[in-house]
Amino acid sequence: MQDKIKKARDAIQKACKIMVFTGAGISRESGVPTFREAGGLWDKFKVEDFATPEAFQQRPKEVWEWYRFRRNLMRKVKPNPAHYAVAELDERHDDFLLATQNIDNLHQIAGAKRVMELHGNIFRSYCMKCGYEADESVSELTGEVPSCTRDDCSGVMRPKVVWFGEQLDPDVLEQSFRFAAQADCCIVIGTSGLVYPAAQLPFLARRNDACVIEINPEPSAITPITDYFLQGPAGEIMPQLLEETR
Ligand code: BV8
Ligand code: ZN
Repeated sequence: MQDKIKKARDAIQKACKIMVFTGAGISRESGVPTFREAGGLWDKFKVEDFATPEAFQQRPKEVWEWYRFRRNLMRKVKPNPAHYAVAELDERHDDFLLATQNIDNLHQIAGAKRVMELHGNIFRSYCMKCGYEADESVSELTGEVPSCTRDDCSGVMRPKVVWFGEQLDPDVLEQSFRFAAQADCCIVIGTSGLVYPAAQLPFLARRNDACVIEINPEPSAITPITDYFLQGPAGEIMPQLLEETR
């Protein structure tokens, strides 16, 4: 494994345009549950009951309670060494983009600057009537469905996350796709690679002959197209990828 890590580290150092693509696994060592592993979120909660527009339409209070429960959990956790390693990559490389599927804000807290939040951010909300955006303080009314505080709008506020069946922000998607298609290195961290269109990013980089490096304790849907599959927890492996080559 050390030999693979060294080769992957050299490929990163040589790269000109690096895309990092992350999923729930990078936050696992911070204490945030993933989705599809045993004991993950979808074990306890059914997607269609909480992470779809229909669910919000039918049961807005329950969906808000689920997001408040997850927000409170995410407020308590801290970035782990993998988040800091990604922020360090951002620092070191001129041409860099992080595309994350995560909504936990941990990459930004760890100092990453060039971040595409493909699926939104759990600490942001917006009004379904006028589009007014607010941070969590506005909608922190426990138990109630928060309403818009702009003028006399009083529209329904919803979490600023992308639910299943919803389109991603077109600008975010377009920028991420364009960058991936021109990258010469794509580092995939902590994702099962099952959710589209986000999971297309490593394939776009691959099509551009990018070196694809994956860090995950388990193989994923991306593993078949990787040059280096570094099997293990991101919190342990990522810092090794940043060590100066001796
Ligand atoms: C859209 C925000 C359509 C909400 C999320 C059939 C085929 C293809 C596509 C579809 C299909 N049927 C339906 C679709 C579309 C659907 C989709 O892809 N479904 C999948 C499940 C089949 N996609 C959508 O609906 C998207 N929208 O397609 O719109 C459209 C088109 C035109 C016009 C109108 C509409 C929207 C998808 C976004 C959904 N929102 N989240 C919220 O979080 O509440 S998705 C959710 O899954 C999270 O964002 C999460 O990040 C994402 C992906 O999951 P992962 O991050 O990969 O997490 P997972 O648990 O799966 O894996 C964790 C990994 O970490 C594992 O591999 C594990 O081994 C690893 N790990 C564990 N520990 C560690 C570790 N790795 C490193 N270190 C460790 N320590
Ligand atoms: Zn409003």
